[in-house]
Amino acid sequence: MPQKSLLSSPDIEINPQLEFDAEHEAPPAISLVIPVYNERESVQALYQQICASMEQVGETFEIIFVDDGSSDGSFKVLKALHAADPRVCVIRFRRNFGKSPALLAGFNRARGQIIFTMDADLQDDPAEIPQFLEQIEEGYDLVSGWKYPRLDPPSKTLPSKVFNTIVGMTTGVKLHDMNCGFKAYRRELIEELKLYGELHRFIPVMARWRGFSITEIKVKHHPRQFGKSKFGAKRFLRGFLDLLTVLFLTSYMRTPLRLFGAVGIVSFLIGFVIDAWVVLNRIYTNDPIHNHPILFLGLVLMIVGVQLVLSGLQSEMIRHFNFNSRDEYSVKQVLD
Ligand SMILES: Nc1nc2c(ncn2[C@@H]2O[C@H](COP(=O)(O)OP(=O)(O)O)[C@@H](O)[C@H]2O)c(=O)[nH]1
Ligand SMILES: [Mg+2]
Repeated sequence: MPQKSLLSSPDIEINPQLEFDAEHEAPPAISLVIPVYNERESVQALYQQICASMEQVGETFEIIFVDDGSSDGSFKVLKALHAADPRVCVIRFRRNFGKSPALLAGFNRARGQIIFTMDADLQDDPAEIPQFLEQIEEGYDLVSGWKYPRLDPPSKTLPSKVFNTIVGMTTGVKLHDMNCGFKAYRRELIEELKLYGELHRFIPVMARWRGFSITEIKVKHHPRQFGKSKFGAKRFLRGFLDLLTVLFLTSYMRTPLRLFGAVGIVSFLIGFVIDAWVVLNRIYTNDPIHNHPILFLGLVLMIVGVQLVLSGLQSEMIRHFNFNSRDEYSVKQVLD
């Protein structure tokens, strides 16, 4: 990595919030949030393609690039774009935090009523933007891209298929391409979204749970021209753990004792029946306890059962103290 000069501190140079307010009074109609991680060769061309596409749409827009600790000089290119075009905002993280935090930072800064997310690697085609807008106008809150046909190696497409199928089966949200980076949202959805960890993969699940309407459209997909893919097997594995989190968050977080308590009670009862049988056997037939090692299984099941019920109660306590009325429901409209 090149040595940073002490005199020029690039972190301080960009203060998008202030600059934006000073130069424009009205917020733009559309915000495009683009997470960037080592995509030096792509961002300039992407910017030009977006501008060309937005020209056709004819709405005001802003582009928010979130440079997530790139080490390949992406920031330099973004800085030049920002200098040349006030519609370009750049948020630079101090280190690599991940795609979800990058999207979150972009969402927090976005002012448009409609917010797009796009990958920075030129695999998504900005020429599709009008198709997304059409669906938003139809009334959908979230329009998700479906890369079709997807031009990635099978090492990516295959696990992705498995992932989409499993998520569809477990959550009931059936999309062909859940994790497509190209999406359009209504602002209300973004404002209610809680993104952390790697949960960006599950935005449609969380949106559906809150009652937002979702659709998907086929989008053109280009093979990666520059740089490398960042989502390998390691990140993919984590996706499955995150699925557990999402299932829990969207179903049992509000009533944790119902999950832990039910499993705990079942476990306890099975253990109790096993051990009762061993003990009664000893009393009535004089069959010694050590002839029935299953006694230990019964003990374990009872202990685990009690622990689970206690975990459930503790979760309820955490839930109680973290109560936030904003998370309890989602209002579409109020007439008064
Ligand atoms: N902010 C941020 N963006 C990332 C990170 N990893 C990947 N990206 C961006 O996410 C998009 C998709 O990444 P990519 O590697 O092409 O994934 P693939 O299309 O699934 O192979 C690109 O715009 C990347 O720059 C990350 O750790 N942080
Ligand atoms: Mg890609």
